[in-house]
Amino acid sequence: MSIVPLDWEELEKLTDYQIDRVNGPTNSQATLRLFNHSEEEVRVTLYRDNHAWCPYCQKIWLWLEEKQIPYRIKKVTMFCYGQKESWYKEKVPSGMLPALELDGKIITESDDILIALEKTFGVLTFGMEDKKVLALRRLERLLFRAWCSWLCYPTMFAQQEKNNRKQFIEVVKQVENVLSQTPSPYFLEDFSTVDVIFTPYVERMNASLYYYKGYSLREENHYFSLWFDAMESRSTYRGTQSDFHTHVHDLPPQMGGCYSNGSPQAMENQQKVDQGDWFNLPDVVYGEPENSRQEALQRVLKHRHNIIKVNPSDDILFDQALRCALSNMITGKTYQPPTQSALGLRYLRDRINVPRDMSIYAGKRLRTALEFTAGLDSDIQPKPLPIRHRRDQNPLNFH
Ligand SMILES: N[C@@H](CCC(=O)N[C@@H](CS)C(=O)NCC(=O)O)C(=O)O
Repeated sequence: MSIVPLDWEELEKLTDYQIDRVNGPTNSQATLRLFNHSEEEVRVTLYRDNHAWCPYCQKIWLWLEEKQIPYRIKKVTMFCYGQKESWYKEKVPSGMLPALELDGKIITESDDILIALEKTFGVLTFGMEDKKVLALRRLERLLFRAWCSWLCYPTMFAQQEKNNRKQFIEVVKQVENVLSQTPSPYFLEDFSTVDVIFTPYVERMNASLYYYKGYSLREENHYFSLWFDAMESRSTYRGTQSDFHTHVHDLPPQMGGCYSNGSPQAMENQQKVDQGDWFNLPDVVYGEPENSRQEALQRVLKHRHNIIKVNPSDDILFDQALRCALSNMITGKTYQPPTQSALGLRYLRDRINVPRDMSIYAGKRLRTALEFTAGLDSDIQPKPLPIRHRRDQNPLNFH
């Protein structure tokens, strides 16, 4: 006999998840960060993307969190998700992100933003124009270009693919060499602005190469592995950290395409990232927080009306199916969803965005419960996610 899923009121009672978004740990939902200062002390506004995806925004975000500078956050839509807000285009006509308002003056270009912030609030261990930092900033761009050459262009011949891979790995070896020479797991003697600069794209490289090329940056390189572990020991980084699923499906429209090499390892990895087991991926190693299920539940409850509205399934059918998945996530019991609900559940499974919606382990818990519950109905998989744009994720639907 199948058990009846919990109703919304019962589910509400099963989560008391809350964090202090203003003074507590780094989180993507905050619109004001004070670090226990008063609001009058705020001199900075960060304009960043609604999806908490933009790598250049992540760089500024991490820096401000590390330095604990009080700031406001204003979120802007990126072109590939929907229409750019006109108030933002009046401030920044190109519409590009990030931008920073410092004492009323707008600054664009992430490196210029960091330099302006350093001048006002002091450096993060080392300055952007320090000789050692400049050399490492160049190395970061070299790694970035080698990654793009491998990932973002289709190859006609196997040899071309091999050369691109080799070229990337040669730069990785240079980075490994740098990391091996410091007494810390970081790029210099201690955590610094250099780690902040490397973080956004190294995180995206780790996800995308695993998925599209069957290459595991974090697992195959000892010093990178230690660096990732050290980054994950910082609550600032954890608050901005995304997961493999989010990255690999957000990257193609941003990068103008990501190309799989079709290797057996890439195919196996793609299956894992898209359909689970999400707990068996090299995207995170720190231990799962005890309240990750409560976090996932609280985040769905907050947006449940919009989540149901945008889902392509019938509202009543999906309402019940979603409660089956959430009940399963919280109680561990099995709740048979209504017939033909698998596609709707998998539609949501594919649109959990980490860290915009919730943190990495909460995302894994929710994806797992949705997939498990969908599997009780059928094996049918939805159409692949769009690769030229992601207007299916238009933030307007959640205002
Ligand atoms: N060189 C710039 C690059 C910034 C950039 O490429 N931003 C992209 C997002 S990652 C952007 O705003 N694109 C416009 C859009 O997608 O709406 C910087 O370092 O700030």
